[in-house]
Amino acid sequence: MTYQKDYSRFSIVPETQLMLEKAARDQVETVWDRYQAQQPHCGFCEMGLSCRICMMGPCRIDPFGEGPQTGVCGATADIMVARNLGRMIAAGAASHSDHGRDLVELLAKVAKGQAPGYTIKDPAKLRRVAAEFGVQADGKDDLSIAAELADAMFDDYGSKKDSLTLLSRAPRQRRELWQKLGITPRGIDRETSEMMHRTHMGVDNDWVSILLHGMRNALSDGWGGSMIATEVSDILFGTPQPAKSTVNLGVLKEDQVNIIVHGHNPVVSETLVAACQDPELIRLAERQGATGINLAGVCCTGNELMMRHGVPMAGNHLSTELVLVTGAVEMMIVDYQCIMPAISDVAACYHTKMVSTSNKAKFPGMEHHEFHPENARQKAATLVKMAVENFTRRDKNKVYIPSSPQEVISGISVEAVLAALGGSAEPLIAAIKAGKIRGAAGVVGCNNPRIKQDFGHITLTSRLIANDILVVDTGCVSVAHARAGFKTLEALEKAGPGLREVCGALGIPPVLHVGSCVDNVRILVLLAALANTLGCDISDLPVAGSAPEWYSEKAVTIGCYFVASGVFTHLGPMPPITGSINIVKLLTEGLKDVVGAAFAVEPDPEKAAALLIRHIEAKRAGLGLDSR
Ligand code: BF8
Repeated sequence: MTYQKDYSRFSIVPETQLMLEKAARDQVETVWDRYQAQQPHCGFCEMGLSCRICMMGPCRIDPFGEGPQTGVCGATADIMVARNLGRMIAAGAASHSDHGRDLVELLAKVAKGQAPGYTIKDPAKLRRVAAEFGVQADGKDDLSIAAELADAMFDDYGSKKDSLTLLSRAPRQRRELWQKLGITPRGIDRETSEMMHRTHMGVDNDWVSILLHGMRNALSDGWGGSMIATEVSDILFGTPQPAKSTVNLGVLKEDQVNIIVHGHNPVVSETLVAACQDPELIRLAERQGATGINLAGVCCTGNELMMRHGVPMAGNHLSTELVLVTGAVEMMIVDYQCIMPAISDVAACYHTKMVSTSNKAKFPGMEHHEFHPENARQKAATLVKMAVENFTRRDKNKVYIPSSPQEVISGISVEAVLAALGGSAEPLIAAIKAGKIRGAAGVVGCNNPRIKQDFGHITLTSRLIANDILVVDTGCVSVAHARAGFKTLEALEKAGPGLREVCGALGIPPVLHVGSCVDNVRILVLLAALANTLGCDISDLPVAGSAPEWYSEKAVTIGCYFVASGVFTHLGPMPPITGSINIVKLLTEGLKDVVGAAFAVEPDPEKAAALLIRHIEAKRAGLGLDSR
């Protein structure tokens, strides 16, 4: 730790700054220390000009023209950047879609009665989605429909089909465009597998062709794997409805057993909600000297629980280590994705037990307790008991909870939005036409130590809502917005007059929490519904997307499926593409003529806000609406 410890350089969040001081006192290394140790990052890698795909290399291309201009195989900068980007898209699509598959497998086991502890919580949605998949529901019970729906969904993962089922939700114009471009996704796994094939040495060496397949691969996630993940989660665990909850490190309780869930898949965390409410385990906690059992989340599994159960969230991606630094966590239970392997080392400085649960995500320093649909209920009870028994090992001298809980309104599914609007999107459209709401923006994604934690999100969103743009959020941004108080009715004071009037009348905040990262598809579904109602394409709508602090491959895939669906999308950090001016031009300009939308990269959130506002006003003009 050689840098000057001015913690306001790392985060705008006061509790993060306080916890970084404590981490230093406790001699705990954090993500910011490790980030600093990596400086300077490799310039070749940052530009996408390094290649490790085969063992004739590894190769690097010299961007300044003195050194090699191709890899050993002859790959140019364009090919190298395209292959690298293609593989990022494939990894992101695989992550979301494999998560979705786990849910379909659970649905199939629930149908067979092999998953005690799980039921179908939203039978009406089961029937609606089943109808979309061509499953006849008449005269059948829920479990029979669930079995057939799971089978039909498995078919979407395979290679038998020409087009994914849920593409039918997209506007007709968009589907026709995808067809014309040859990027209609056919099978969820197929597109990812084909991307890995195309980017093997000596296969697809046309960078445009690789990137077009990248769009198809991303669409297979957005309108496929992620959409299935969200829909099946709603069917099994309930479709979210607006509810109050709380966020930040203050949700941890000094006098209770604190259990944190981290990761993405609600298959594990849902069973823990019930186990933490077991009266016998609560009595056991009391016998250990605690007043109760407190479950809280971080990252997207936290978003899933907050959306459906109002379970509080302790932090977002860059806070995951700091949650442990409070010294107040008896157990952290992880499933998969975005879990830094370093967190076990952090936990080792305290009494916290770390538990991994997925056969595909094991971590050094964690006890592995594998969850399956068959054993999940019993495993959850075992883990909660272990956490309770760990309470007496807590060292009170090491405990520091630096803040009080911040209130938040969560649980805004598309169904909840439509219900709040009286059953249809018409009132929202009327407010947009009248110019009271200028448009809408999805501000989504991660934290990244390259950017001061939450600075990008909060600056951008402040400007958007002040300019009467409704903001919806998912993923780690949702915690940033909530911590800043944007998801309360009081936040309407920060909104422009039109947005304040409309949201005030509906009793909703100006920033709406629509879920986890797979739940970005809720935004796609809402946009498709708006476009279908207006009879236009998604690319005609006054909307935009932004990931001001993105870090993960999943975020690349999300960005690509939004752009391929017609949504102008801003990125804070530059992706590793600057080694190819052709690819930079295609992604930021050329795509507009292909899919009607493109990316913009702008690290300064003030400038990014101006870009989004300008775009939304231009789209208003395109629809014949007043524009500023
Ligand atoms: O899927 S926002 S840091 S936790 S990748 Fe990860 Fe990014 Fe958070 Fe959720 Ni999404």
